[in-house]
Amino acid sequence: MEKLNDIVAKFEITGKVTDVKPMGEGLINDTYKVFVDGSDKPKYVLQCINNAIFQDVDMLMDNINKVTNHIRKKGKNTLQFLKADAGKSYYFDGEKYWRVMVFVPDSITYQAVTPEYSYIAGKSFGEFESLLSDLDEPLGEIIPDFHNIESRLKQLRDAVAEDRVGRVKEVQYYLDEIFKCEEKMTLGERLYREGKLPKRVCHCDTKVNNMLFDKEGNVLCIIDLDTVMPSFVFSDYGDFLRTAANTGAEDDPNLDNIGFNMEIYNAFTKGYLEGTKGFLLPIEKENLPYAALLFPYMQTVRFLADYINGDTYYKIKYPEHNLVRTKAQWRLFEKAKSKEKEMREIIG
Ligand code: GN1
Ligand code: MG
Repeated sequence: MEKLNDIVAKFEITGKVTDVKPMGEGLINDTYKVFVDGSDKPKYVLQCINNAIFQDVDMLMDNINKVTNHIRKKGKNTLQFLKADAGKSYYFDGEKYWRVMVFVPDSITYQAVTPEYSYIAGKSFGEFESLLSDLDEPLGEIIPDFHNIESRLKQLRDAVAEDRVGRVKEVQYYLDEIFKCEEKMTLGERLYREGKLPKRVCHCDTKVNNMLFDKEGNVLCIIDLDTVMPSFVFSDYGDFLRTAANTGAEDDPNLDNIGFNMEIYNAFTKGYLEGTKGFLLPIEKENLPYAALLFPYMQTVRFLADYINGDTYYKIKYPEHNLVRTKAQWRLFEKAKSKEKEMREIIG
């Protein structure tokens, strides 16, 4: 493999690369910050695209270019990708796909947020959807059925049937619990089939750490645009709360740390409803509490399927990591479920 410095140099950068250092907590792509001579702050971000997951890199970058161009045309901040020497927005080194974007200066990411920041985040993700609501070029479905809970449950069933590393026995409790909730949690797909619930262009990975804030708590830019695609608004609303309202970590080994913070829920919901007021339908609004439950549920299903499949999708830091994640997300689901009535009262 070529050296990271040389890979960066394939792109239309200015300056000479002095250092490339690992960055971020993403579970899919590998990310690095790039330093060039004359500055002690990073100037670019280098990413190795996970090609096992994003198999059509042309479609991926085409989607991202459509989205960023549209947002930029409206005068808003967004990511800026550089062209590589072949004129494409990525570079293929014969083995791996790479891309480079401009580092957003003086930006901060958080793994946890205050209610005040959640309100701002809600508004920003709402506005992000709103900005993209008139995107007239269609986006490719980069990961088909990405947030389709029926197909995620099918993947889990397939994993169980195959049981390729013999892990099913030890997770039977979670499987039983998951399938008990199947009817309730597949509501969104039924509403869609009945023609009652639309798909819109959504971000589909609205984790807290996919927003860049400035020091004052303003959102500078929404990042990680790989999964921008048509989905229910539940995706963006639910996935943010999955990370932000959790009082513990996504992979917290201590389940007692995990709770569902209603202050964050309130603040985020207020912001989100403001940001989406131009387009959100009553059916979308009234099912936001469902979305808050759906995402911990779906993430449990996804982590558990990956554990049963022998850890082929998510990066893991230790052998039981996906099991620990499964348990932590399930606890979060239960905690959110216990607040469902309260959530519904807030939504009105
Ligand atoms: C992945 O790359 P990252 O960490 O932002 C995943 C999300 C999951 C998340 C769980 C393409 O996102 O869907 O919710 O991990 N992205 C993909 O932390 O599968
Ligand atoms: Mg990310």
